[in-house]
Amino acid sequence: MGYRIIKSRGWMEVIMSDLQKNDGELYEILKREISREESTLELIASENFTSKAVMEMTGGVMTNKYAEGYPGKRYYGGCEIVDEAENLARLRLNKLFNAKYSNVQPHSGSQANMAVFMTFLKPGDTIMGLDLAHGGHLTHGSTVNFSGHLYNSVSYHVDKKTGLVDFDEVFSVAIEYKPKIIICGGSAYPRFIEFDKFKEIADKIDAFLMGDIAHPSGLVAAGLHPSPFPYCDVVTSTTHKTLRGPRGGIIMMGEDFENPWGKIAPKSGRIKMVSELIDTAVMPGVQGGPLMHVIAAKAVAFGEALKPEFKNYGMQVINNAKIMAEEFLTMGYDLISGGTDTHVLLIDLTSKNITGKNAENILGKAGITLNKNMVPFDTRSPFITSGIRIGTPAITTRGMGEVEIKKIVTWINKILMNPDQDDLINNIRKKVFSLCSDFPIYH
Ligand code: DSN
Repeated sequence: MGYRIIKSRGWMEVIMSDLQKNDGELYEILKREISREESTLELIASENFTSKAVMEMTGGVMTNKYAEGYPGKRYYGGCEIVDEAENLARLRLNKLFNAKYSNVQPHSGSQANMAVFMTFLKPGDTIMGLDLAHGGHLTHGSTVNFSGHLYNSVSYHVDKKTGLVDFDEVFSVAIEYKPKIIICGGSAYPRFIEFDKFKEIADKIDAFLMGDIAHPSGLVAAGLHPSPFPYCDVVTSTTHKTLRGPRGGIIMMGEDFENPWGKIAPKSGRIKMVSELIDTAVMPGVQGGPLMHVIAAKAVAFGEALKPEFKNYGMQVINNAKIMAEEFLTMGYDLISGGTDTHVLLIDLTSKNITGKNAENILGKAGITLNKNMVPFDTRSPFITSGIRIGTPAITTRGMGEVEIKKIVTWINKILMNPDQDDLINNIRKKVFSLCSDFPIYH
């Protein structure tokens, strides 16, 4: 397996050779990970490949800087330059989503969600989100997560027939439990998030509406998925999925509004606006020092997403997912909701007599990486599952299109139909390798 990335001379080569000199063990591990990424088909719906510019910033000197606080109000000296990077990240993010407020410091989507809960809720308050097994997320009230420990969590589900959010149930659960916050969005929901319908229900019970757009945020930014604004009071996302930035989280509001709870800051008295409460919840509430190298890299990625090419990328991501869905449907696969509007496909393999766990394992042997996933009303555990989740953001970044998608679906089907045929799997592994060689990631 070739190690191709350092053939071009540049910053990475310099860093690599230092790493090679000083820590051969990690250098070898890094080389092997580069080879793995270059030579396998990445179909995990939440993964992507950042640009070299994003990686350059992520791997750059700003990792050295402490900057607790916010631009212009830091607890450390020497922050003038990182302030410029953070200001630019906020400015670009606001422009990208047409938001009036943003916080770019959350280290992850989970920490962004935690800061929102700390702002809008007290422990013991009721929250309502999409059930994890129906496409939701751990932080939307799962019992194994802080969101299910600290808050009283109730769930809504998808309709068994359509696979779409059951808004009759959303309404009845909302009326019965009166959650303070309704969360829309999830990590395995193939269709558009219908923010307007959630808003109608949230308004009926005077709840706040939170949109977690971690998965489709790149598509929202490209104008290809409905915007959460003006419907959601607050929106969180990760930056590394369809948005194709460094690993991290963000929080946004379409409009700032007055602190409705009269919350008081210990030293400075009454806090006037919700934006100040969110800032305080992120730091010092949830986090300490911000990752300035990642914040600066987020700014680079937002700059890339503001370019017209990013819309083309988003369109291709969705086209590829739709072609993939059609191909699977033609081959008799059971797609939750019957297809996709986005970058995600959720496939129930029950009728194909293979579990999600086995499918993930044997496809992995052929260099096709995806994840097992619960399907709605699954009877199997999250460690086994009846389904797989597939996404197109990463292979689209590599430049793959219709021809390649059709090949990939054919290979997946052959393997799933013949899981014990090692020769077939090895043969497809060679084809996967060859296809990947035609679409290098970092040349
Ligand atoms: N783990 C992410 C995903 O795969 O969708 C969500 O946090």
